[in-house]
Order: sequence, then structure tokens, then C-alpha cells
Amino acid sequence: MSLTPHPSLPRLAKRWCWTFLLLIATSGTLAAAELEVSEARLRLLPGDLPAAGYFTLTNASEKGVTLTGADSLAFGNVMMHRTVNQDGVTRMQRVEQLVLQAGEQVEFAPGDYHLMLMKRTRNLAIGDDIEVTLRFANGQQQSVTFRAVSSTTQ
Ligand SMILES: [Cu+2]
Repeated sequence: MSLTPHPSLPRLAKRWCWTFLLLIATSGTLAAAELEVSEARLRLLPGDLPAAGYFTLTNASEKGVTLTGADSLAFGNVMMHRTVNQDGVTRMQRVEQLVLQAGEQVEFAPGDYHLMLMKRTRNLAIGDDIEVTLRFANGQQQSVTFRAVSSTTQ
């Protein structure tokens, strides 16, 4: 078998095909950008206590989306929680999924929805940028940079 110095025509066509696929993939990324995340912050507690992730998520697209969870290389376990008050007792509930209709916004904030990030895989310090991937039911993922803040920051 000899190596051809130049790509044969079918191979060139194949390459164009790949370019086309890449374009489609890029437009998929644009669709993902219709989910907007702001004020992403991660409240660190001392030692190996869980960190709390807060952010505002806006579904600026024309379709509903379902947030199903998140993960991060910096943590072994990330869960969605909601702090609720039942009969005067404050406790946390696990949230399996969160539906955002088109145009809807949800705030992950102290005393409400939050990400609970457990089992640190490395040392984290205030001011660090930590990548967290939000996952959605349609397979969409969104990488978000959370800024590590002190335990007293709201
Ligand atoms: Cu929690």
C-alpha cells in the first residue's frame, strides 16, 4: 500500500463533510449559550465540610429545559438541594430535577436551591476558580466557572 501525497477527491469530500458537522456542532453550542448563568459562586466551609454552590440560571431559549444535576473534577460528589422550612424546622431536601420553562429564571441562593459539593479532590482556597458542569435532561451540558468565596459571603 502506498501513501498518497495529496488527499484523494473522496477524502477531500469527507473532510468537507467533517467541516459541515463541526458547523452543526458549533450551532449546538450557540443553542447552549441561550442558557445564561450569572453570579456563580461557591461558598467554602472549613476543612472537608461541603461547599455550597450558588448561581442564577436563566433559560433564554424558546424551549423548556430540565436541570438534572452537576459535577466537578474538584469534588467527588455534587448534589442539588433545596433548603425548606417545614413546621418551623429548616432542613435540606434533595432535588432530582428542576424544570425551567422558556424565559424562566431560577436562583440558587442561601436558604433556597443550592449545589452541595462534597468530597474535595484537591485543596481549594478563596479566590479560586472552579469549573462545574451543569447537566440537563436533553444531554446538554454547560460548563460554569464558580468563584470560591468565604463562608460569610452571601
Ligand atoms: Cu445542601
